Amino acid sequence: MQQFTSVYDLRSLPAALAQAKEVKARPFADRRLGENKTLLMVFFNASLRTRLSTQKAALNLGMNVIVLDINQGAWKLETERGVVMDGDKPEHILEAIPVMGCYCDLIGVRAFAGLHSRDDDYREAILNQFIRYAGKPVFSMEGATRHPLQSFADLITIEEYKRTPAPKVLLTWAPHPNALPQAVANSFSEWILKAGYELVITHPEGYELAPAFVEGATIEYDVEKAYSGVDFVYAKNWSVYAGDQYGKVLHTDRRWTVDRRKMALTRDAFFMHCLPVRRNMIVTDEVIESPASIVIPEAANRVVAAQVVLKSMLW
Ligand code: AN0
Ligand code: CP
Repeated sequence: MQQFTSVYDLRSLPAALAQAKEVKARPFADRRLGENKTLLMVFFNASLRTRLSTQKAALNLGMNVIVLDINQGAWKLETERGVVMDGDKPEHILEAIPVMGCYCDLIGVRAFAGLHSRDDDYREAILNQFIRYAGKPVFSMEGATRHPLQSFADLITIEEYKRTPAPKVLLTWAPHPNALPQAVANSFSEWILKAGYELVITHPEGYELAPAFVEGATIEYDVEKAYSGVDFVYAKNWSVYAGDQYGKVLHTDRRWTVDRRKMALTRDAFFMHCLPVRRNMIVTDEVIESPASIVIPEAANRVVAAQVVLKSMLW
């Protein structure tokens, strides 16, 4: 695999899920595969899980790892071509990317949506420049529009916890004080639909996701109906996608917080969230601390997902 930015980069999703089982059962089976190979992880944004789990996956494969936080100690990067660089940015991304490529065999990039220009975000301006100019295989550690390593771990977790062959999955918007990207929600929807599972998406009016990501899902504005009979509740906040309100927070209505009353409408559903999660905004203490909450095993599976992806990029 030369790049990994979405589920469509996998040759086969069922094969990837089978590999995940193998990797989980024998995490050190391929520890010679990454010998003398260097992974560079480049972060334009903060991270706890992605940073640690991807690094752990690389170590399990015998790789060396270098981590660069662009906003801590690196030169500020200009990302637009044609700019007269007389401002506060001493380096252009068009030099920085190929230079980074010289120092490693594989590059992971985290570059969130800026939420200013929908066009820039949805053409994955930063991630695609890495793919084009790094000269090395590139994978996404959350781009502007998708978070494929997260969605892969989410699906691995659903496979482990499902009680029926074809579980019904709910993706629900939940309130958050800040404007967040749509990436996690887009990507989750894409992977669940690709897996062939029934997906219901519920959110307040105005929070519709980009149609390309949700085609095949049922959009249900009635919260009670949405929760009814589902096996997994996946909560996430996102800011507005549609129209001239792109990137805005319309409201933080806590009637959308996942609580015990809503969970009682489900088929004994498990609660999932990619983390970090704001308690009593996205989900109540009670639900996240209940036996239904599988957020920690979900986070643990990030290592498995990353290891499957790194493995296929090293082959
Ligand atoms: C980020 C987001 O919503 O995309 C990262 C989630 C993995 N979340 C926050 O910034 C809180
Ligand atoms: N879920 C996730 O990607 O977490 P981090 O932002 O901490 O990496």
